[in-house]
This record gives sequence, C-alpha cells and structure tokens, in this order.
Amino acid sequence: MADEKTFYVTTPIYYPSNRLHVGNSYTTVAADAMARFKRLTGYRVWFLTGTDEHGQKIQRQAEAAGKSPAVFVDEVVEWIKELWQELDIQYDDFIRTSEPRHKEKVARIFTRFYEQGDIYKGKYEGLYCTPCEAYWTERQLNDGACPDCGRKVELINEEAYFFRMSRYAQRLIEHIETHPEFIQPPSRKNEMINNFLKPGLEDLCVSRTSFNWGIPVPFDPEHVIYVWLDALSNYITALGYGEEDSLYEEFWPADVQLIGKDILRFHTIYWPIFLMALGEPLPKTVFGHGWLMLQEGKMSKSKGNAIDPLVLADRYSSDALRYFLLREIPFGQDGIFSLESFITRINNDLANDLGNLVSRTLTMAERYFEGVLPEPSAGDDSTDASLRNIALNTPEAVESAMEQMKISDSLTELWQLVRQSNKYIDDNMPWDLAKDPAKQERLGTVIYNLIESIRFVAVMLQPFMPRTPECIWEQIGIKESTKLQEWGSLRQWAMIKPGTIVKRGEDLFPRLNLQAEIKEMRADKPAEEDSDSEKAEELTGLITIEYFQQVDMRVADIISAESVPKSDKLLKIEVDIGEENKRQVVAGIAKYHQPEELIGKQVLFVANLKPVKLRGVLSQGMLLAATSEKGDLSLTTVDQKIAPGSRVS
Ligand code: ME8
Repeated sequence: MADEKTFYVTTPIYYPSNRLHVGNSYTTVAADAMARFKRLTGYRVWFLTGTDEHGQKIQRQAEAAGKSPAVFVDEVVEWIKELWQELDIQYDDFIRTSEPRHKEKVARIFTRFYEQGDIYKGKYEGLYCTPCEAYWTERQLNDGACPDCGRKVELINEEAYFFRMSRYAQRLIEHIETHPEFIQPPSRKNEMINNFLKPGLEDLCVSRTSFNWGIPVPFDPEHVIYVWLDALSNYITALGYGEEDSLYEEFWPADVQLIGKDILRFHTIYWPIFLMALGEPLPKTVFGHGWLMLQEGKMSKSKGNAIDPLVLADRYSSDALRYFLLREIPFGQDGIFSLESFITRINNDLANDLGNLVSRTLTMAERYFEGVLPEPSAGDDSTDASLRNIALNTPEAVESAMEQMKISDSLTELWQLVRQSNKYIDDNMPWDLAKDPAKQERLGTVIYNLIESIRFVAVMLQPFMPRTPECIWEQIGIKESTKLQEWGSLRQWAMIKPGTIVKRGEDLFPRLNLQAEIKEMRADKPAEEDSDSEKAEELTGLITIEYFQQVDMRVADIISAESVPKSDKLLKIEVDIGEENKRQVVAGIAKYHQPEELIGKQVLFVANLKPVKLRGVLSQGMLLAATSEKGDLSLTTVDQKIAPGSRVS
C-alpha cells in the first residue's frame, strides 16, 4: 500500500571468519527487536542482515584452514544462519556479498565512480590492518599498532585505485551538523568530526592487487574492489538498487543502520560519501552502540575469549538471552557480560517478577474459579484504577523509548507494569478474599484484572522475547484470538472475555542456582584457552587430538534396564565398564529400545561426564547413540565382543 509507513533497519554484515560471539548477536538481537516492534505497531518493515565475505582476512583464514575461501565461508554462513534461527531473528533478507546480485551491482557502482572522475589510478604505499581491513597513516597509529584493534599493521606497496574523499568532505560536515539525528547517540558525532573530518580526509584506496578474493574491478581485473566499498554497498544492492520497481524505491533511505561503535567511521564517513557520489540520499540514522565486554576486556572472535551465544541460548533459552542483552545495557553504552549478572537477571526479572506473576495468577484462577475467567464487577477500587492506568499508559511509554532507540528503557517501562501487577496481588491478598464467600465478586475482579494485565504485558513483550508471549497466550486462553495479541488491543482495558478458559502451564522461567550454574558453565569450558587462538582448527570448528582425548570413552556391558516412572522417553540403565562399581545412566532412548532387548548388549559409553540427576534419577555417564535425519536413535555397538571398560579412541 502506497501510504503504509515503512521502516528499514540493517545490521552490519558480519565477517564469516569464525563463529559469531554474543557481542555480534547483540547488534542483531537489537535490530530484530526494533524490526518486530515496528511490525507490531503497524509499519511495513524490511530488516536486512548478512555476511561480508571478501577480502584479505577471509582469504588468509581460508588458506590457513586448507580450504578455498568459497567453501570456508559457506560453512560459517550456515552456522550463522542457524544461530539467527535459534535466536528468533526474523530478518527479511540475508545478503551474502559473494552472491551475483550483489557483485554485479558493486562492479557497476565502481565503474560509475571511475567514469565520473571520483576514482583515479595511482600507487598505494602505506599501512594496512588486515583484521580490520583498514588503511592507516603513521600519524593515526597507536604505539605503532592499529588504533582500533591494537594489532600489527602491514606495510603495503601496490598499484591501486583511489577515491577522492576530499571532494565530498565539506558537504558531509554540513550534513552531520544540520542533521543531529544522523549520527546516534549524539556523543559519537564529535569524535567523527574532530578526529577524522576536520583534520582533512585523505583519498581512500579502493582496490587491492596482492590477493584475489573479491570483486574484480570490471575494467582492470588485476584489481579487486576494496572490501569496505564492496561491503557497505550491501545496504542498497540487497534492495535491488538500480533495478526497476525495486524495494530500493520503497525502503531507501534506511531508517536505522545499527552498528557497533568500532565501525562508525566506515558508516558515517565512507558510506555517506559513496552515497553522495551516487546522488542518493543518506540513511536517516546510523546508530553506533557500545561494546559488550568481558570483565577482562573486549570480546573478540580471534582472541578466543568469546562467549558462544548458542551455548547460552540452549541452556537458558533464547528469550532469556535476548532479554538480558536488551535490558542490561543502556543501548549505546558499553556493558559487561558476566554469567553472574545474566543469571541474576533471569532470577530477578524473569523468574521472580514475570514468572511468578503468571504462575501465581493462573494457580489462583484454577483454584478459585476452576480455570474459567470470572466477570469483573462494575465498581473500581483504587488498586484497580492504578493497575489499569499503568497498563494503559505503558504502551505509549514503551513506544516513545523505542522511538529514541532506548531499548533498555522500554523494558524498564514494561517491568513497571509487571511489578505493579505483583503489588496488586499483594495489596488485594486474593487468598484472604477467597476465605469469605461474600467477597467472591471482589475476588473475581482481582483475578480478571490480573489476567488482563498479563495480556498487556505479553502483547508488549513480543518484540523482545518472542517465545514467552506464545506460552502466555496458551495459559490465558487466547492462543487463537489473534486480535487480543495485537498492539491496537492495548488501547482499551478489559478486552479479554469473561468465560475464557485459562490453564496454568509450566513455569516460564525456573529459578536457577547461581553457584551451581557458574560451576557447571566453567566446567564446560576447555581447561585453558589456547593462546594461539587464530589457529586454523579453531577457525573451522575442528578440535585437536588432545581435546578429543579428554573424553573418556569406553565399551560398556548393559546389565539391566528399566523405564523411569512418569517418563515416556527415559530408561534407567546399569552398565559395567570394568570398574568395581557398576554405573547407572539415564538415557532418552525409551522410544527406540525396549528395556529387555538391551540387556547383554555392548555399547559405547562416555565415562567422565559430570553426574546429573534426570527426573530425580542419578545419571553417571552417557550412552552414545546415532540419530537419523528423522530424529530416531540407535545405540552404537562394537563390532566384536571385547572386555567391558576397553577404551575407545
Ligand atoms: O566489522 N560488543 O564485521 P564483524 C558489541 N564485516 N557488538 C559487537 C562486539 C562486542 N563485543 N563485537 C562485535 C565487520 N560486535 C564488517 C562490517 S558492514 C558493511 C561490514 C558487533 O564480523 C558490532 O556491531 O567484525 C560490530 O560493528 C560488528 O559486530 C562487527 O562485526
């Protein structure tokens, strides 16, 4: 529809040089929350992410891994896409710079710059940081090292094409000065003007000849196009720039380009200058957020100190991880990631505040009204009024914070409503009302208001934690009533119908034991981070033989097997692994193996796993099983009978 409001948001396109860490996920989760929020509030949204696949850094890493760059990046890109799926990143397009749709357009852009005199041929003699893919002058270095990443720079000396940046510098300064919303947060603007623009822009080297993993310059194919000119263009090539009736007309200029502050210079100097040279409008806002740090410093793919977001999402749920990232750090500032603060947030905000509100309310609705939502009475007391007022005002407060990109503030606003709802329970003490039959109507009103308030919370929670609202719809009986899940349904109070069947479900966020989690997560990490972490093995996810040898794998004789009560998946199995005492394990294989058929089998067994309790039954190891594509399991056995306890290596 022509008059529909549009919103275009982008993330940086990540280098598939290694698996992404929780810092990279931070930008993408924030962009996803923005995109979901805009969709929920009625915009036609385009959310773009992708991968930046060319350049010397990727070529070198592929070589180190003994692979062609194309094969190397394919593997990492697949992993990245899986990560985004796990984190519920609902992008509209994923651009890879190795795709023809991108390469063709970049080649055309480069030719156009050359033809209009923005690009000329010369010779580059100077410094280059390959990990950052950035050129530096002697003056800009920090103690002789790259001022961005602190690593060694290289001297390069090669024929190259140059872009006349100085042609556009004055226009860019004016644009920045007259468009305060262009560089956000505002504190970052002066840094760009004073450190880079005012001292004078040097012409930028925009081609390389010493490697070939890139887009060839169409009229001089010995050269490949500089990876940043290639990469920055993705924001328009993905929209079909230059094609008729493309998304470009609908969505450009971007509303928000989200990036980390490390790449602000590329996005607020080079990128707008390239766009000016193309005669295209500049993005409305480039938002440079802060860094997610570890206590010991910046997290980085190549330092090997990165935290794997998949491990966190698997263990604690992607909603918990998203909540933490969005809530903990005021968007724009640096913040520290620690397991302690993460678990504390889960326990306080998610288990105590939100989880308790839902479970207490639903328990009472079942206990006092047999799960049928009661009718509220007409009259109001002051606690009803204040709950309702906060609920009705919260959507606007959340929206206003989101408009200003204060994502953490919008969650703070939402949690005011969660906390007010808990206070409403404490103020009204439904358990006391329930003792007095004369107060039955009041009790009904209290329960009704609580369920309606939970509905408000869940509607607003959707952009931030997409899975939790689904569980809440189920519990408050509006899974099929999509109208009641829309933003527009928050304009009025008391929209949920009395008589709706509600049902308490599993706890949304069980409380965690902080000390136990810290112990377990530390134990999961390899004993020592490898200091030489740029090794090819790490880059490809391969492990060393030493690492593999840490697994104590043995042949085990199955002595007995029986079902675990109240579980259709688990079997309790006793095995002999040649030790004095037998081991007991709990295995999720009940659907695939009858207990009696297992007895006497020889199977492979991991003997040095930390013991855990499953359904209250102790499990002291793991039986190895193969999984078919359909998910069916089959235990792994040995070819010939061998003594129990024999090592497998
Ligand atoms: O720079 N905290 O890709 P990249 C928060 N390919 N955000 C972090 C972070 C941290 N510790 N570490 C990384 C590139 N990021 C280029 C971009 S765009 C045309 C080309 C985020 O894989 C942050 O957004 O090195 C940063 O800008 C981005 O990851 C860098 O990812």
